[in-house]
Amino acid sequence: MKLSTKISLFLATSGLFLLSAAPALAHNELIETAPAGGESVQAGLIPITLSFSEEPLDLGFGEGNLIAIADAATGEQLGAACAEIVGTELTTTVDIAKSGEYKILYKTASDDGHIATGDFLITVVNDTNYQTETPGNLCVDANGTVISPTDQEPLSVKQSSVGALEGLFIGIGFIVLGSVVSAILITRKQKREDYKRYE
Ligand SMILES: [Cu+2]
Repeated sequence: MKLSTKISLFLATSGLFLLSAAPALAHNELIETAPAGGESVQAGLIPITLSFSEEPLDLGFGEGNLIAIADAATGEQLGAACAEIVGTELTTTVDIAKSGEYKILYKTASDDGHIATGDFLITVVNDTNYQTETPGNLCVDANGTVISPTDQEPLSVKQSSVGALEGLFIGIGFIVLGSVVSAILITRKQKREDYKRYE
């Protein structure tokens, strides 16, 4: 057998081996969400369900497979990050009273070792004057212990009051102000020199 033939045979058989092994370990992909991205929902206890192509890899409650909710305007995460695994779905319930835009963030582990992350926006409207003391994701484990967001790495963090873009505008503002001031000073100096010339 020629060397090139041997190589081709080797590549063909290893290719077949990879193909047959592929379905055993699969990458998890988000298929659909409820509420859907961009959907408006009523304030209250809002169930969040994310449907995936595969069963998430169970790493324990509050670990690996997580859903969190954040104020879309500030980025502040409300409550902890957690999800229950039900078949190929991740679910949780969020308690939201304040109307506005919210970001749902998720993280899921699959048996091929990959971590998938993503987020989408929903709008909460409050027509019932619903109130809550504990806004955000309700994370209570099987023993009834509430997961504290301070014990976790948050999926979303509150942005500082001066964002990058605002910082840029403030910078431009100072440059513009600086050039206006120097232009006035130069004009005044010139005028003074002009008067001197006529005196
Ligand atoms: Cu993967």
